[in-house]
Formats: sequence, C-alpha cells, structure tokens
Amino acid sequence: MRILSGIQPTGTLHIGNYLGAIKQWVELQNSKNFDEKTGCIFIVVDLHSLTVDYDPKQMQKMILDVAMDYLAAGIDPKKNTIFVQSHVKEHAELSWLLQTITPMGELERMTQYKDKSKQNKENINAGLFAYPVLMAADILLYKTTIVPVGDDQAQHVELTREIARKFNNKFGQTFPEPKTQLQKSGARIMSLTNPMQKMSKSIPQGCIFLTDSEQTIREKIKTAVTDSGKEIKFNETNKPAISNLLTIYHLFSGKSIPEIEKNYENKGYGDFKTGLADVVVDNLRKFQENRKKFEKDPELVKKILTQGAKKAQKIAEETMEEVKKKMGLI
Ligand code: ATP
Ligand code: LTN
Repeated sequence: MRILSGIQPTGTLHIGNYLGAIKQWVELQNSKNFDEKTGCIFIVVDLHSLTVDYDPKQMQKMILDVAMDYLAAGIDPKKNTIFVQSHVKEHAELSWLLQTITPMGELERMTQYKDKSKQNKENINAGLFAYPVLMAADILLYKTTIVPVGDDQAQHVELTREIARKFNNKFGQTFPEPKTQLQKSGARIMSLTNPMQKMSKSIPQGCIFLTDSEQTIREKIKTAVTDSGKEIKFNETNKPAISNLLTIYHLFSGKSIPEIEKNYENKGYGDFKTGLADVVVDNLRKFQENRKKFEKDPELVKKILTQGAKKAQKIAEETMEEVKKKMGLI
C-alpha cells in the first residue's frame, strides 16, 4: 500500500482543505494499518500552482507556508515523506512521457480545467490543460495505490487510473491503478457565503482560514448564510447551508449529526452558530499554537523538506529507469 497526496501553494489553507484532505492524512498516519516502513508521501505541489497567475516573489513563502500547515496539523516527518514537487525533477519528466499517451478529449472533459479557464480567461495556458497529467505523474511515480483528497479531485484520480491502464497495456504492467479515498462525510465543504459553491481560496469571504483569529472565526460563522425555517436539521437539498454547518460541526467535534441535531432541538440558528464557533475555535487553537513553533524555525522546516526530497528521489529514479526502459528510451 502506498498513500500519496498534495496541496498547491496558492494561498492560506482553509478548513475545506483541512477537513477534506489533511485531517484524513493525520488519521491515516495514526491508524492501525499505517505501515511505518513506507509511510505516506505528502507533496507541496509548486509546479501545479504555476498554472494560475502568481507572484514569483511570494512563491518561496507560499511553499514554506503549506509545509508548515502540514506539520502543524500533525503530519509527522519521521513517519512520512514531505517534500516540494519541483525538488524532484522526475515529476516533470514523467509528466511529459505520460502526456504522449493521454488523449486530448479526456483532458477537455476535466471540470476543474473548465472552471479555472472560465475564471481566468486571460491565462488559459497549456500547463492548466495538462495539469491532470502532472498530477498523474505525481501519483504514478511512487506506484501509489491510495490518494486521500477532497471529492473535487476524484475526476483527476480517475484519469490517472486510465493513464496507468493505457501505459500498462502499451508497454507492459508497470503501475497499479490508484484509488481515491474520500472523507466519509464532508468530502466537500461549501462556502459560508454560498452553500452551492465549494469553499475555495478564490472566494475568501466564504472561507475560514486555518490562521484566522478567534474574533474573525466567530464573525464569519455569525454572518454565514442560513436557510429558511428555524430547524437545525441535515437536509442537503432543502437546507444546504445548515447541512454544511452541521458537517463542519460534526467533523471538528467528532459528534454524529443526529446527536448535534438533538442538542439543538428547539434552539435557534444563533445558539447553534455560537456552539459551532466554539468547536472550530477550540480545534484551530491547537493547530495555531503548533504552527507558531514552526514559524519561529523556518530552517527546521527547510531541512525536513530537503530530507524528504532525498527520500522521494530514490524511489522516483527507480521508477523512471523502469519507465524509460519500457518506452524504449534506454
Ligand atoms: P482552491 O480552489 O480552494 O484554491 P484547490 O482545489 O484548487 O483549492 P488545493 O488547495 O490544492 O486546490 O486543494 C487541496 C486539497 O483540499 C485537495 O485534496 C482538495 O480536494 C481539498 N479541498 C479543497 N477545497 C475543498 C473543499 N471546499 N472541501 C473539501 N476539500 C477541499
Ligand atoms: N490537484 C490537486 C493537488 C495535487 C495532488 C497531487 C493531490 C497535485 N498532485 C497528487 C493528490 C495527489 C488539488 O488538490 N488541486
């Protein structure tokens, strides 16, 4: 079993990134089935983040920020491999090779590509189009079997399976077909200002950032949109806003949704929102305390990333040798 995932250094992480992805990484690391020998691979995918507008002066800080978020959330660098994608050049190399077997039509179907090119009409670059192939390269380079991500990424993992299948058919069995692992509930956290839209860095008003102060968190929850009626009841079709808040409450507190509904029976949205703010503030406090320690010691974080890249590179080189042989390049 090989577990691998990654996040782009495109800005401060929000609770959608945490609840949809990082939280389950920490749970995987602490589970009984965790294999101490192989561990998990967590990448800061900087090459992916170049596909949208960015400020080169900020890039190094953004990369370090995501690495600190991983560590502060509880990813243990002794048990896992944490590194920066561009530090292992085989990612870009394998991506090119896989592009030559990826049909254009498959890439045209990708909803993230369609969304991002709509949002960003002036910068629809070839990298944005080929983005899912680079993601496939990240995954296949380490012969990954499990990819824990939010459900917006499931389509990309599905394409990775197709690319693996195609490669195996053409050049001989090489890659296992990886599976997406979604958080059981709340694989998609919605925006606080629009429950029909996913919580996303590009709409900051609707996000609770992991680094928000207590006051900001309380304010954002207080002003979060709600649905008509007063009942605290989970119903994604008729009450999408309250259902989203219930999911956040459930994932942070560990309490089941029926239990939370019962606790707030005959109480209004105001009480429920105060309770939710308490739970979120409490959970993020520990994360923020941990993060401060890493902020004070960026050299330690850089060292962890250098060691991670070294470990990753060894596996990547082995896979590339096999791939190049099979493709007739050596
Ligand atoms: P954004 O659109 O917010 O900029 P993104 O989807 O482009 O984010 P990343 O920041 O790389 O990209 O996402 C990192 C991880 O967080 C992925 O596993 C993704 O599925 C997950 N994720 C992002 N947003 C949400 C959300 N609203 N709910 C659940 N998971 C999410
Ligand atoms: N596209 C992903 C980030 C990502 C990733 C990966 C996730 C890049 N490479 C490999 C899992 C495995 C996103 O979250 N936007």
